[in-house]
Amino acid sequence: MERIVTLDEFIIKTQQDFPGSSGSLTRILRDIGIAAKIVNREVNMAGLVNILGRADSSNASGEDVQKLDIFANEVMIDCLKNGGECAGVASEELENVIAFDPVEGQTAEYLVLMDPLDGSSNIDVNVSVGTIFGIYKRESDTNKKVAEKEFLQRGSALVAAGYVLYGTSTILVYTTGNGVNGFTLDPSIGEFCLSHRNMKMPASGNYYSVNQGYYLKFDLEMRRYIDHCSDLNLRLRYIGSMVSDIHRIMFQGGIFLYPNTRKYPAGKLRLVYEGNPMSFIVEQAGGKALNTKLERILDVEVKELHQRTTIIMGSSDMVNDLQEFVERYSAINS
Ligand code: P6P
Repeated sequence: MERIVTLDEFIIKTQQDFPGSSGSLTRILRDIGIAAKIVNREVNMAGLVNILGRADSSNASGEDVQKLDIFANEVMIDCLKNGGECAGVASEELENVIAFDPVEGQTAEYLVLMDPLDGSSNIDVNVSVGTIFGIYKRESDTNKKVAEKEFLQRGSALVAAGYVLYGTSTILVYTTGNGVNGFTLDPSIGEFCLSHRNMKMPASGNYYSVNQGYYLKFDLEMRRYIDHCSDLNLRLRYIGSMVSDIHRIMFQGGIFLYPNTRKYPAGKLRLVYEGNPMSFIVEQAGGKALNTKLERILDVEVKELHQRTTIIMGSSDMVNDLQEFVERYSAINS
């Protein structure tokens, strides 16, 4: 039997990749791992406890909030707050950022931005959901309480990003800029164990992932690219949970699209909570992540907390194909 490497052990061991690291980032990643185990327990029991269904409220993006959203949000915040390494949190579920009071004897140098439970509309029908997180270093005086503007950093400034997928098994995937590694939760020992070392996304794949129901609402060049996927006999796979759809592409290759529509002229997904962290992970695994203006998502200026973005994300050859296709198509039609 191969030796078990737990998430904690791996994080500590790879901490040496960062000369002069103080261990703070290590402790934040461990705090997130603890929160993920607690959320996992509730997600797995959602059908048994009165935690399903809507919490008759809506989030900062005006979307119905499910009770598990609130639970996941509170657990993540509590674990990060008590850890003392995080100065504050911005959450897709909250209008404003939360600035933590300093913990005696600790200097909080990091910020966490998160979507605590992405794809939560799938909860009641037992389809996988996920947590997405991104970690930044504070740019200003760590003695001052954190302010919202500190969270408005480009995705290229991320020091770490990851997701937890609560699916047939629960897997935590993260990067600190030195490749991507996956850890599967072994419930018998309550540990995330290294299961996918140095994940590399295939340069191409047989899947495309888009909400085909909006086809007629997409711009012409996007519709023509989707037709192109169909001409190539690619298979459509779309779960309606970004973490699940991207996770498949991490292993099997493919392309994920969330273009602009009339309802979401700037795209539906949020730049800081979904676009940037998932782009960091995808790029670290060898993939590409652009918006429908063909700009690298990680380079997009962050002007406000709940800013939305369009998404073209996945296998490098397929994103390049789309890029050439759209440029060629637009040139013919300009
Ligand atoms: P639609 C889930 O609500 C989410 O934020 C992403 O996880 C997912 O990719 C997308 O929205 C699904 O949106 O409009 O296709 O239902």
